[in-house]
Amino acid sequence: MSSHPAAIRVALLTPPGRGALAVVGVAGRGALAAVSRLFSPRGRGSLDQRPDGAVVFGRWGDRERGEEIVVVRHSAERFEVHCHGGAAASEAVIASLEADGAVRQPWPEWLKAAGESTTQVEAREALARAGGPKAARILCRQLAGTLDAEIARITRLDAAGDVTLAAAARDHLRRAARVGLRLTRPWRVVVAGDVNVGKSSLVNALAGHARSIVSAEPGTTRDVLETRIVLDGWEVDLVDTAGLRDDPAGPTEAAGIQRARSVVAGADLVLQVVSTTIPVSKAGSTSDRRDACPAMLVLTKCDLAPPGSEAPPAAIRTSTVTGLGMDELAAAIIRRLVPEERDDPALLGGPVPFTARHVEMLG
Ligand SMILES: Nc1nc2c(ncn2[C@@H]2O[C@H](COP(=O)(O)OP(=O)(O)OP(=O)(O)O)[C@@H](O)[C@H]2O)c(=O)[nH]1
Ligand SMILES: [Mg+2]
Repeated sequence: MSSHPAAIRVALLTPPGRGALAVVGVAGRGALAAVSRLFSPRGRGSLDQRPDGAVVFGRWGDRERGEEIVVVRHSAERFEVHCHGGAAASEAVIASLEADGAVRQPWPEWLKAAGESTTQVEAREALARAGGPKAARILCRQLAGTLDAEIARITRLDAAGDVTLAAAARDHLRRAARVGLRLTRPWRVVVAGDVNVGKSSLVNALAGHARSIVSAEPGTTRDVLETRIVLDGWEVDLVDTAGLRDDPAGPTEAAGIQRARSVVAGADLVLQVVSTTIPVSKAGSTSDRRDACPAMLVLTKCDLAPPGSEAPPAAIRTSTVTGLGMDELAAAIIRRLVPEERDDPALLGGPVPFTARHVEMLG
């Protein structure tokens, strides 16, 4: 046994679930001895004879029949065990190290013990949950220390009594936090409108696959259907709803309409869908309801629009048959959800608070 068994920490460093490879970290005084007891390198030379940085192939556990794995020696006190990606293989490696006296840690704790700041660990946790390249880019900058550096600068300004500059820097961070707090909680865009106007077709076109059933029959969508997509680099939950009408075909459709109305209330943006085939005066069971949430008017089926027909000036004209207006719609949705990108391009390119803890720190 190692002379300091409790000092050895072990953690699963890859996400739980199936993968091609799993990586188990082993660190602490006595790590070299602990790994050496369980690992039989192929070829000559034990682990203590290998240089730091060595990648060593061998077997874990039983010298003849143990699982084939790769050990990376970072130093005598830090190793990575790369094994098969199924949960059982990494669990077996961790359990054998625990049986030898090592202490299992969740990966955020492991990273903290390895010297990362709280913000950096939060950035890694957020990166594991964030979708879309833009959120990832913002979080990578905070992982690199951008937010920590800015908070340290504000602390120095406070200490120097530079009230104006400190207040300006705090204000900048508060504005960036509006987007930062959404990096792991996508925006919700609800598609609402009368029956049969093309809501589900629009959802499918934006999602790029047949998520919702589309049919010529009014009242096709009965439930609230969510699809997580990436629009213009941002993750968005797109929500399809039952079409609104005053005379639902039965209790199921009536319940769907009820759900549609309640989901609209929690939306970041509502796409009010109106078909070009229905005169504007007759359309609008959604548009004539004055909801508090922001809405955008989308005109559908424009391929069927009679020549010279007029659209409300603010409407985005689309057709899922010809693809008309789809790129414009995606861009317009993002402009409404993340106006900072256009109005203040530098805001999201620097320090961005992304947890409630950061916002609290700003006072
Ligand atoms: N020509 C044309 N037809 C469309 C377009 N979008 C939808 N449709 C047709 O309109 C009908 C209704 O489309 P859906 O997408 O199911 O409409 P919906 O608003 O989801 O309908 P409900 O779920 O019943 O409320 C289908 O027959 C679609 O093929 C379009 O851009 N052009
Ligand atoms: Mg539908």
